[in-house]
Amino acid sequence: MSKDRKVDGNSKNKQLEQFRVDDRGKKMTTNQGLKISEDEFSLKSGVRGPTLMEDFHFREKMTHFDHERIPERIVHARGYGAHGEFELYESMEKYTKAKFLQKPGSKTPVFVRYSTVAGSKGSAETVRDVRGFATKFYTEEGNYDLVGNNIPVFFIQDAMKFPDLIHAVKPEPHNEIPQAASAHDTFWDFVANNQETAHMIMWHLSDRTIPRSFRMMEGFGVHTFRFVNENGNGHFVKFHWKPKLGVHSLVWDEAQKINGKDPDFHRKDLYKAIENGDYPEFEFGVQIIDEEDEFKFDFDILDPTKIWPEEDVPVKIIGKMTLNRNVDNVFAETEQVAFHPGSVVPGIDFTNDPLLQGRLFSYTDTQLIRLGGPNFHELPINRPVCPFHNNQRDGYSRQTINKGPVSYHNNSLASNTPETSREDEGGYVHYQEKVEGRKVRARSDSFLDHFSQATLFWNSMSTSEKEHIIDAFSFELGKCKEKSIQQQVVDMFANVNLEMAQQVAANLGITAPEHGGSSVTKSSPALSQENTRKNPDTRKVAVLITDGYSGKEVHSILTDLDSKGLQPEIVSDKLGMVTGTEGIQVEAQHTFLTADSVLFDAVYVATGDASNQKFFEKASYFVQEAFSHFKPIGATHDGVKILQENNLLNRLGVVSGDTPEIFLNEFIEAISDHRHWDRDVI
Ligand code: HDD
Repeated sequence: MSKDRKVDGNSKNKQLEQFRVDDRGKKMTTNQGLKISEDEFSLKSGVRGPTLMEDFHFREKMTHFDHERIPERIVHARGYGAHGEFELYESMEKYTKAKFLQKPGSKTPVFVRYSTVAGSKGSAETVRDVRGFATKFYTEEGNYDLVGNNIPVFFIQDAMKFPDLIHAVKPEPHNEIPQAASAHDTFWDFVANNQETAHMIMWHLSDRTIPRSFRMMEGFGVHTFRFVNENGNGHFVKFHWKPKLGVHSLVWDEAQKINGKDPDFHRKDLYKAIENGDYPEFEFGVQIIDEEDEFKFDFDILDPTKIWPEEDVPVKIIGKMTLNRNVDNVFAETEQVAFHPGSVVPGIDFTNDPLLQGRLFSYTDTQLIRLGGPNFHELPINRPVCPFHNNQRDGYSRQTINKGPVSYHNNSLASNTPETSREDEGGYVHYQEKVEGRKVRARSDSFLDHFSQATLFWNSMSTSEKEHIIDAFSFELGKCKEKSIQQQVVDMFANVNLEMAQQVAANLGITAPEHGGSSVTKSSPALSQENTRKNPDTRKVAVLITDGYSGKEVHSILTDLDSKGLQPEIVSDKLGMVTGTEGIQVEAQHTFLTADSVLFDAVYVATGDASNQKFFEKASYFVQEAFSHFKPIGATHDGVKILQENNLLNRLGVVSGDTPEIFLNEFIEAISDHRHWDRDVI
């Protein structure tokens, strides 16, 4: 589908079409267009002689290859992207004049790149890390970039500290260990000595940082931005993406195993969903605060380590993004895309959040080196879909051929064009916020409460979510070599919840803090994944099956699972056709060697020939592991025996029975629940 896709009404897709090249069926040439007669042997003086300098074809091919790599992103190096469109449900005219937010039903092309922060470009994907969630809206007024994360707060309050944060989390410089992991001394040393990290760390250690899928994560603009309407009135705004499939996570043991079994787990999931036509959907929400309410909250609304609890400031859903097209070339599109929080359109403006202000510098700066000069806006993926004209000229790899002698303003030779636009013609005019103050290097006192919202987060977690946080603390700090760091962190988090810190201390065998705790009793149900949407769509079900299974019955269950939007995939002891009773056959896509329970959401044990001891053993291991990861398990017919032998019958989230409709309904309901956390697992 992706290779010969038609150009639809999507203006970005139409633009990209001019740059797409299909080499299939064509003659091979040099980059100068010269037809090549031979591409296997370099030009030599005699068949056993030295290669000749004049072999321009060899030189060109090798030189190009030698320069294929560009520097990876200093953060967010490992990423994956897709195209799509944003559709507006409800006009935001009252708050913003941004054209793409005016007319319900209007559609805007988008490109999204998801990423992990700390790991290198080739690192595994299901590591514990924040996920980047960057969206480029190709609007008719220019590109608008919402460069967010899957967590609504950040580690630090001032961009000045970003290099320190990243130095601390990246592999330690003396030995380049560990890759794509925060479980090491320098990161936790940074945390303990920069206590503004407290709230973000609670999120970092929660299930949010091991998402099941990019399709099952929320996204957040993090900062407070400003909407400005036609009359010049401003409102504070925070942006949200809410996945239609709900917010779901892996369990830590599973996440670590996936990194070995399938380091491409997340990109594969996104790529396949789009290829299958199961287009990921995210609703777009805004939280809005009137300017006169700026100081009404018990936190500073400009502090990027704070959320606006949804129960206090509701999220208004105003549109939906659908990702419906994979890229044609990952380097050309996903690698070369350049996001910038400073790419805004009229009606969207900044606030004085000191983290945001610093970001406005960093992105162009890093892209100048990463993309090799100032012309990266001309790369197909970065071009706006509206015309762009100015007096900027030249530089590495300039593609535009600007005609005429004039490249300055003001001029008379080109009638003073390109000309600036008045505000009513769409010219961007910065919000005229009144600013005054002394020049100081300081932090506002209103940014000093680092623990209240960390406790709010803790209070909002379910029992199992709390257990996961304690386990995550114990894992991460358990990997630190310095006892003093473990102790500092545990003492710091006693300010969030004393009992939590004491349990972590006990796990680490260090001194338990005696004092601490917080007076915050408030909780925010919206923060718990337990309250998220439940939806069985596109869930992958491993079907364990061998020859001799109950042909008709099992076949009808597989057909029903498929028709209800789930994805049953056959796992057997060998590839090829598996034959059931009545001669019914299904094809095994996986064996126990190529598949593993960690790569599936659920298991259906259909079994077959009970005397197949090898199958029985492998299937037992498979279901035991799935059970330990709290996954739904279903069994019918002979499969029930496997559950029985493994002592799994009638356990929470385990469904069995031979009445197809009842079984199917219960099994799908168990799958919708995602995981069965109250299960008794050792
Ligand atoms: Fe950043 C990349 C998100 C703080 C400096 N950032 C980058 C990407 C995302 C974010 C999603 C990857 C974009 C892509 O896919 O190409 N960054 C955030 C969020 C932050 C944040 C949500 C806090 C709210 N970042 C932040 C600060 C600075 C940077 C404070 C520096 C002052 N970020 C960068 C960067 C990157 C980047 C070094 C690396 C690659 C790039 O920009 O293009 O400039």
